Amino acid sequence: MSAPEVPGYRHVYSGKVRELYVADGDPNRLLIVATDRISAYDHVLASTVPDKGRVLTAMTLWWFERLADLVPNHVVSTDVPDAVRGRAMLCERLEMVQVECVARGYLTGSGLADYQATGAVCGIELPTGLVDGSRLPYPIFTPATKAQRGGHDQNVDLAYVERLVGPDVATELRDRTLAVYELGERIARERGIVLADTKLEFGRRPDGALVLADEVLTPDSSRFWPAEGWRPGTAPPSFDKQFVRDWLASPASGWDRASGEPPPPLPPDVVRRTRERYLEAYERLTGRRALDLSGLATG
Ligand code: Q0Z
Repeated sequence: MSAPEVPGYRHVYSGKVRELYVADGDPNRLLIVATDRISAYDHVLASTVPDKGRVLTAMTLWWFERLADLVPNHVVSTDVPDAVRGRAMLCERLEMVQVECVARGYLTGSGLADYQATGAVCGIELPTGLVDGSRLPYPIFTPATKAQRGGHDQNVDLAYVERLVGPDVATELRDRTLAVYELGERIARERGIVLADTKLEFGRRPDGALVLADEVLTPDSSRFWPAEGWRPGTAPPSFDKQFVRDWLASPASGWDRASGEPPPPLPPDVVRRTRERYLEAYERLTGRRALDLSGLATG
C-alpha cells in the first residue's frame, strides 16, 4: 500500500488513489502518480485494477491536449523515472484554489438530493419535474468546498465562492469550468459516453493566471455513463465501477456497507471486467487502442 520509491523525488502526500511527490532540489515541480488503487462506497479497496493508473493518466493527457485552446494546464513533462513511467505527470506547483469546481449537465447524486429538498442546486433554481438522470436544460456550475480527509464535499453557491476568492476569480472559475465541461460532454456523447458531471481543480501561477490542475474528465473525477443505458428516471450504472458496486452490494460479497468494516477483496473476475471497462472508456473516447499505449501491458 505504501507509495513507490521514485528516484529524484520525495513522497509528500498519499491521496485515495494517487501519490504526490516533490522534485529534489526544485520545490516548484510536483510529480503526480496515478496508482492502480480503486475506491468504492467511500473505501479504498484491498484489490487493485491493473493498468488503471496508466489509463487514467493517458486519458487526462489526451483531454489536456483537446482543451489546450480553452485553458492552460499544469503539465510540464511526462518524461519521468521508469518506476512510474506512463502513470505520472511532472507538473508546475500552483497555489491551489480551495474550491471543487463541479459542472453538471445531468441531475444525480448530491445535485439530485439538493433539488429534491429545495428545487435548486447551489442556488440555481431548476425547472420542476426533473428526475434522477435527467439532462438539465443547460449545464450548471455547482461548486463545493473541499472536505477534510475522510469527509464529504459540501455544495455551496456562487456567492460563497465570491467571498472566498473574490468576484472576478469566481466568475472566471465558473466560466472556465462550464467551458471545459461543455466541450468534454459533447465529445464524450459523440463517442457513446454520457459525461453526467465533472469535478475540476484550478490553481494560480505567481502572476495570477488560472491553470487547470490535477486530473481531468476521468471516471475518477466525473460520472461516466454508457450512453446506451441512459434514460431519465434512474441514473444508469457507472461505466467503470458497475461490476464492483454490484458485487459489493450482492450477498456474494458478504459485506454490509453500513457495518463500517472494510470491503473484502474483489474476485478476479470482477477485477478483470472492471479493468476492461477502463480500457473501453479510454478507447471509446480517444479512438486509440489502450493496449497499444507506450508500454501498456497486454494482460
Ligand atoms: C494537488 C493530489 C495526491 C495527486 C496538491 N499543480 C499543483 N500544484 C500544487 N498542488 C497540487 C497540484 Cl496538482 C496538488 N493535490 C491533490 C493529491 C496526488 C493530487 F496525493 N494536492
